Amino acid sequence: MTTFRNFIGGHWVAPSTGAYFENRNPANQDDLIGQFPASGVADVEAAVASAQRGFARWKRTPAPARGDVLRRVGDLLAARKEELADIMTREMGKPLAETRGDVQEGIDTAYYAATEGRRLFGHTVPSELANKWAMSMRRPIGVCGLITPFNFPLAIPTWKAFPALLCGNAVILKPAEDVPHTATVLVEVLLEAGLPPEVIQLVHGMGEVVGKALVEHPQVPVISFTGSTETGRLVGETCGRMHKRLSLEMGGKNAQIVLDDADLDLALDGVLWGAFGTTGQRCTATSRLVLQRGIHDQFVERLVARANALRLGDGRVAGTEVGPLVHADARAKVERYIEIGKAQGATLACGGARATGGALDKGFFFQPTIFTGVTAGSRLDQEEIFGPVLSVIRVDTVDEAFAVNNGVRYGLSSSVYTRDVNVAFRALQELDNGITYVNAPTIGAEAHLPFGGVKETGNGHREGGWEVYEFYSETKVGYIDYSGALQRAQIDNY
Ligand code: UN1
Repeated sequence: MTTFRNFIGGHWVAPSTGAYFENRNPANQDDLIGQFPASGVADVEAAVASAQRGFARWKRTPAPARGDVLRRVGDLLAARKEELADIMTREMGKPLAETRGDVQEGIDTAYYAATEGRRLFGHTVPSELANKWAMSMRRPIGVCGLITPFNFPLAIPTWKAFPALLCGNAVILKPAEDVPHTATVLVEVLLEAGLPPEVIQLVHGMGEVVGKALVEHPQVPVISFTGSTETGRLVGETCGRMHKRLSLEMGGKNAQIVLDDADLDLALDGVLWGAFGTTGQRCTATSRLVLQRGIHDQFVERLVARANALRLGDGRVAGTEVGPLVHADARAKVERYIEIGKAQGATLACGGARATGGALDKGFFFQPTIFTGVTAGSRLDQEEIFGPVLSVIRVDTVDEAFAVNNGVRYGLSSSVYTRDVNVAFRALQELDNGITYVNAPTIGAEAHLPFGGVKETGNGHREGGWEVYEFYSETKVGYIDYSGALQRAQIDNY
């Protein structure tokens, strides 16, 4: 059995606890990937001490030189794309086409970060006083604790780590227990690209131990967390008390709206990809389908036929369209919601049970599931399931569709299928989400645009694009008075 290590203090090291956890392939529980450190608080302490040394050096490295490292990271990720995709599919299950996309998102993020090294703009603005210069600039902050989920094992760590590093911070990465191998290769790549060793630390282990210790550590002033709204609330309470800078990406209950005038073939392809891609385990997954009355019945009929025909299996086997759920708990949660849906009077149009038979018995497979007759306000309409379960809600009007979309506590992404340009623009204005797609599914965010949601999905920050660089840097303002005299702002000039 392969034993993996943490990367702390510039070395690959065993955990202080001596304890390990197993990582198995969710498509085949007989396939043991390896054992990974179940680290303790002492490992986090050591990582923070080392990261502070790394920070002292890295913050003085010019931003364009930091960008050069990230460009090489992009090159190395591109060279290892197939290998990384295979590692990822093996540890979390989504098909290779999707894990290749996941690596590509990391490559895109690396190249964007590389060029940001030559921007990282501040502003130069006029002073209200003569012979006085005024400007702002960006400064690094310190050690950033990054806590990342299983569903985008490479892309999400890169969304956080690359901008943090480009801005001159040191990083401690705590990846999800389900995907420690991918994170290990990411750290190898960063080191090979020339990142000074103490600038990056990798601490494997459980959220309740390692994640908690990072969040509570006084020398970790920045925390970025992607995960459940429930855990995000706990992280937020601690960070609030400790005055930490915190970025949260949490739950979603994303809807695709299909109006009577829509291109139904297009909308059908969209919802199948949005709802069952990544086995529904994306923050951006389509978990509600809002259909206007005129097309409802024919759309449901075609959708059920297509959902029943999806090919489930090992994501490393060619032709697989839907992989397994990530672990037994995820499957148990989906099963609970099947019962909740039935109890609340929704109709099970397809799926609703484990997918079994042959090789499927070795993994956490679940049939693509569609509930119809779901009512706004019911639990299927309101709660995040994070699995291949789609809830169909019928509406009469555009206004009603928008109200259903907005009637949840989450607000990540939404989608509307229509040929009416007026309705399309209304959707952009009126849907309460961080991202709205027109004639495209709720998934498919690109690395160079801000990513995040409103309401209980986030806390106002965005990942990706240009905005994330503001999160990972502090604004500093400089005034240079070259008048040779005391000039009192707001007083001498008025
Ligand atoms: C997530 O589900 O947490 O837009 C991220 C998308 C991907 C990113 C999803 N590019 O679905």
